[in-house]
Amino acid sequence: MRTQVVIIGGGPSGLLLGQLLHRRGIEAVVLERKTREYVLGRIRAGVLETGLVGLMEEAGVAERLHRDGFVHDGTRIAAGGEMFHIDFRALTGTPVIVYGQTEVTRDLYDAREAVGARTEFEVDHVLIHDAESDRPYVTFEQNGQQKRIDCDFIAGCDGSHGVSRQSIPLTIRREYEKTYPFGWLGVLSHTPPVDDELIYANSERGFALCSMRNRNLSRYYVQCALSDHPEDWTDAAFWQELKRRLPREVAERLVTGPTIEKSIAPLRSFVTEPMRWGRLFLCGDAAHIVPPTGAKGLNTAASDVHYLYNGLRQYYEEADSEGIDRYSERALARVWKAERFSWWFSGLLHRYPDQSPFDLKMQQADLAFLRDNQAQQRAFAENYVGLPY
Ligand code: FAS
Ligand code: PHB
Repeated sequence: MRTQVVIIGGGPSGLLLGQLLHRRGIEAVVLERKTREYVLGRIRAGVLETGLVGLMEEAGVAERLHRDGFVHDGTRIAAGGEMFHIDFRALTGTPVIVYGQTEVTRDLYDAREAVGARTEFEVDHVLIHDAESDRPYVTFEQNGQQKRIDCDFIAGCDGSHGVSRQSIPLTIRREYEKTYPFGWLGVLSHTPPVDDELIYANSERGFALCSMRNRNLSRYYVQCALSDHPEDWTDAAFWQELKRRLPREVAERLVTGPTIEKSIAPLRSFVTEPMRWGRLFLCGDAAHIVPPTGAKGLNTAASDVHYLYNGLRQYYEEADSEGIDRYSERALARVWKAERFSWWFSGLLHRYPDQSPFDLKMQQADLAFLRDNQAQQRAFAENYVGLPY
């Protein structure tokens, strides 16, 4: 079997890359470890930067996103019992769109199937061979059979536990990591969102976030201990804790109900350099992880896709390798800015076990400066809606 690009991973990164390449007549085969249903069962990101929206439009899969997505002109920050608003549209001229990653992935799978592009599900033991040559290939097992695909390029879109990053020798790979001493307990509930915009809350009991998926599907998070398990939290305990972390007028209007999903995600900052090794390119979570505070995980995967897609397009259409040669440098320049914003915003809103009284005063001063200073609000807004590609 031969193709032009093998894409390892059928999450949003791999599918978006595959769809963009297909639209330019560049053939790609997607290898996915799980089933489509399993991939679509993951509840993850919820906020799309305008850059990702633009890529979905370029991929021809933005119809449902524009129909069902919520355009948000700003967000609310709550601290010390008060709440203030940051107006993205007034400060940057652009909004964000709230539309679940699950739906992004569903739209991409539907589009891929509609054009008959090849996706191999439930693959196992994927291995990358001769990535440093100009004739790389990938082997994998499927239904007990050993298979091989020869290709020109390999896109490692297989997330933080995939095989691609591990295929780059440790003599070449540099890794940077920060772990956070807490996680996020997230729930979904068939209840109306508590506000028409997101509310990020810093409270003495810890961080909380009020988000949504549609007019009757809400997404809430509270900071929790790393030793917690979802089954440790009854619905009643979750709702009570969330209310205690929100300003009174918000807590009083919060509509609670049975949760339909409850999970805990640890928070991590992680970057691998370089994001290219020979004919292998890392993309999305395969190369970097951010704490979800700044809603940058999915959106930074999108900017990687933008750089890699245009580099491959340039190679095949113009016989020019400038784009793929500069992929890692360009992608990492934006990755590190997303890492910084996510790290800074996490520091602003969470309670850390080792925070001194002075640290708390610095956090309060940072929040007050964001509340009162338009230049700081503009810097926040430019990062949140998405820095330019
Ligand atoms: P993904 O991990 O989504 O996809 C990788 C795919 O590769 C998976 O389908 C996997 O099955 C497959 N795969 C792995 N190994 C393979 C192999 N060897 N062979 C073949 N296939 C293989 N981001 C936000 O912006 N906001 C959030 O609230 C948020 N919450 C998150 C919660 C959790 C629990 C996690 C893990 C991440 C969260 N993220 C969030 C980040 C998340 O949205 C990622 O940024 C996004 O999924 C990145 O997409 P991909 O790079 O495609 O990686
Ligand atoms: C979500 O809706 O899941 C969400 C929104 C914003 C974030 C993180 C998660 O920063």
